[in-house]
Amino acid sequence: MTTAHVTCPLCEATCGLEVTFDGSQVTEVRGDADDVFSRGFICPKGASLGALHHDPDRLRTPLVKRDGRHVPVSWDEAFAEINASLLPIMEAHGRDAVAVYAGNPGVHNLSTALYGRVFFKALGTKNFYTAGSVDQLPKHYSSGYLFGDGMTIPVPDVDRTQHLLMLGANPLVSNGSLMTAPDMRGRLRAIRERGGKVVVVDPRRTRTARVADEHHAIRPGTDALLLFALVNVLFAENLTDLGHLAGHVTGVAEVGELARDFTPEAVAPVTGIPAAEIRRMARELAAAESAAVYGRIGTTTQAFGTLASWLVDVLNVLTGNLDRPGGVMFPLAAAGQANSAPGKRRPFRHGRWRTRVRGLPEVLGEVPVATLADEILAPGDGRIRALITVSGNPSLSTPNAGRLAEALARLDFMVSLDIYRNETTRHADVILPGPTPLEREHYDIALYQLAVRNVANWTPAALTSDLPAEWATMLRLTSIVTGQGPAPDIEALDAFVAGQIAQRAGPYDLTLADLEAAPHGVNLGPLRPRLPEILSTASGKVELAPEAITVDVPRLAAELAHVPDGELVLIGRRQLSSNNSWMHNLEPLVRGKNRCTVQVHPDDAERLGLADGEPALVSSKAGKIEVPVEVTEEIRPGVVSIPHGWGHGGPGTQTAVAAAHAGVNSNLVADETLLDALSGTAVLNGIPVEVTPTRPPTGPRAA
Ligand SMILES: Nc1nc2c(c(=O)[nH]1)N[C@H]1C(S)=C(S)[C@@H](COP(=O)(O)OP(=O)(O)OC[C@H]3O[C@@H](n4cnc5c(=O)[nH]c(N)nc54)[C@H](O)[C@@H]3O)O[C@H]1N2
Ligand SMILES: Nc1nc2c(c(=O)[nH]1)N[C@H]1C(S)=C(S)[C@@H](COP(=O)(O)OP(=O)(O)OC[C@H]3O[C@@H](n4cnc5c(=O)[nH]c(N)nc54)[C@H](O)[C@@H]3O)O[C@H]1N2
Ligand code: SF4
Ligand SMILES: [Mo]
Repeated sequence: MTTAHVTCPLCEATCGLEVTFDGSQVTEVRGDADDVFSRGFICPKGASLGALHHDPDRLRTPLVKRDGRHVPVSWDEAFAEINASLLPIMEAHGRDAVAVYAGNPGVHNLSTALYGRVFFKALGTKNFYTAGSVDQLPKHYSSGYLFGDGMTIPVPDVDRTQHLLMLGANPLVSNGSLMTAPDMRGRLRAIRERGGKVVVVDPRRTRTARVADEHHAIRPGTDALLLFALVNVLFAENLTDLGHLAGHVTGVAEVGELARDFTPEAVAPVTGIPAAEIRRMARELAAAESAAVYGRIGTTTQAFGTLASWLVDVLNVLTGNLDRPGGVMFPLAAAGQANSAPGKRRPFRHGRWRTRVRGLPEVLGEVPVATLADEILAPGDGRIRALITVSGNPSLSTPNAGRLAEALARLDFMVSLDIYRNETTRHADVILPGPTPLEREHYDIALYQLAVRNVANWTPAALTSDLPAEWATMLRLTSIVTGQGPAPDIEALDAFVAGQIAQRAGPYDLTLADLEAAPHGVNLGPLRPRLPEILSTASGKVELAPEAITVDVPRLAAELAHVPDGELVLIGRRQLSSNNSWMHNLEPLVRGKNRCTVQVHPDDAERLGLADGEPALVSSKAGKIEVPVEVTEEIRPGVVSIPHGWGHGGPGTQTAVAAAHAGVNSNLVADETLLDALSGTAVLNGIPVEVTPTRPPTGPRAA
């Protein structure tokens, strides 16, 4: 028996886990009680790292499609195939004819986080897509213009705050996002135990809402209106107080002007939150000894995602809570953080290029995945002919998935770096698998930049793998797209890349040897103020009213006239034992009753003739799906909820457990034409739908 201490790479919480092995067999995974950050916390996904490692469906060799079927091949054959097929496409149609889609697990993977960049740069395509445009891109956009860099994102100082206002986040289930904070249940409890307050704004009464002091069931897509009304009250009642921020902020008066029409009375009928409640929320926020406003995916993947993300930080600034203990603060990561070194950087801008079909602007070097199918299907010069997916499952995770499936089938060539043959990779001509989390080194380059405490934790590989590390695969692909052939001198290339990475010394006096000597992590202390050095805007100040954001305010003002009238909108929901689309092949995570249901409020169920447990047809402009109904008071009237990431199996997939617990793909009804106007992020919350019973309302249909 041996044990290893690893950082869990499955979600943003970065828990320390203790894994026990019998030889190379995983016998147990527990929370590491000595981890400096997570102190023993673990969730069902982390506990399934062994099941993932031993999953018989997980790919163990490269696959190449021959006569429509995937067959195992050697690595040399796989790369030769890519070289022979990809290069001619690039030569005939240019680099933009090859698109990339980079999915979520790549962020949690040191190989792809570091070497992906090298490969994508070498490929040089403008058709670069990531899961960011179905996720957090609005926050990068708003932070980019407010603070000067898309990665300069403040996180709530949850361990010291006295007032936490959370919108569109359910960290008790998601375990936190753009806020690396293991054990949010414990951290929220601590806020209340020290006399603080937790307020949740969410159309559903979620687990997080249940442990909060207060829950407001907002109408989806209207957070920007609520937030603007809070700003309005701060100005109207003279409650703004920049405190230590005075002198570091521009545009305050302009924001006050912009907020003028968004009175609590004006937004109440649209948001569904009474004006008196909004006033009280604003006063309590202003009066709190310290306060943090935090918005997550419910506020970003919606029609006003960027405005909502911006207004979250506008409130943090106007109440003097930006960059002070107990407010929202900027982490200082030990490695890989662009804003960690002082010195002038170029201010953020977007729209350096636009997509061919819909003319959507680039943000942070990527373009919206909601238009990927358009770019493949629409004929003409500049059409995407080849696609490389890197740890992504866009067939399940992106809007109008039906149309994307059609598009993937039309590609001339597709390569997937993935550990499964699933709904996306079944379309690939070549699939290149990588080692499991237990077989690779890990250091969370991305997420320590968003941690509520400065920490560093290095994980050596616990097991050896027969598969090449994904950084090596990336380098071979880099060699191919730079015309150097499929069998480069990997060692030499790596020495070059590693040398470049190593040159960027971190802000702490930490070496790899220090990290290796600390298997439970290194605690670098609570967050510390970083203003004004961290700012990289042109003015060197927090620019509170940048035009690139305020141009969208008139569109929001038009929403004031949109009082709902019997309409029904769809939102998503996350589940503790799911990880987006890809962990449903693990028996421990799918056990029990079908979780892929459409939640409906009892009043709506009655009105629409829907019965608990019976199937319903959910339809939208994009498509229709049949889903079992779950009648629950958890959800607000006028709103229905289906979790994403389901809809497994089908021809060419190799995920037996997932196929037996298939569920349906909610993104078949997500309308790809609905976007946050500024960032191009897909609207995945607040999709107009109709829900009808698929059986006669009189009772179950005879067999
Ligand atoms: N309707 C709706 N849709 C949503 C969301 C929503 O809330 N509602 N949420 C969105 C969000 S926030 C996100 S981040 C996206 C996620 O969207 P994606 O990133 O496209 O999807 P995932 O389900 O994370 O799929 C990850 C893929 O990576 C593979 N994989 C796992 N581990 C590894 C590895 O170590 N190496 C490699 N090479 N591959 C690996 C898996 O097999 C899977 O194919 O979904 C989005 N889609
Ligand atoms: N167990 C589990 N954990 C995960 C994931 C997973 O799939 N499963 N996915 C990971 C990923 S990729 C991400 S990005 C994070 C996301 O982390 P979170 O943002 O915390 O994710 P959710 O649990 O989806 O919480 C979003 C909440 O927004 C609410 N909501 C929907 N529409 C609106 C709206 O218009 N306004 C407001 N105010 N609320 C709204 C939903 O009801 C939901 O409760 O979770 C990560 N962690
Ligand atoms: S909360 Fe996230 S990091 Fe922690 S064990 Fe679960 S999946 Fe892993
Ligand atoms: Mo995400």
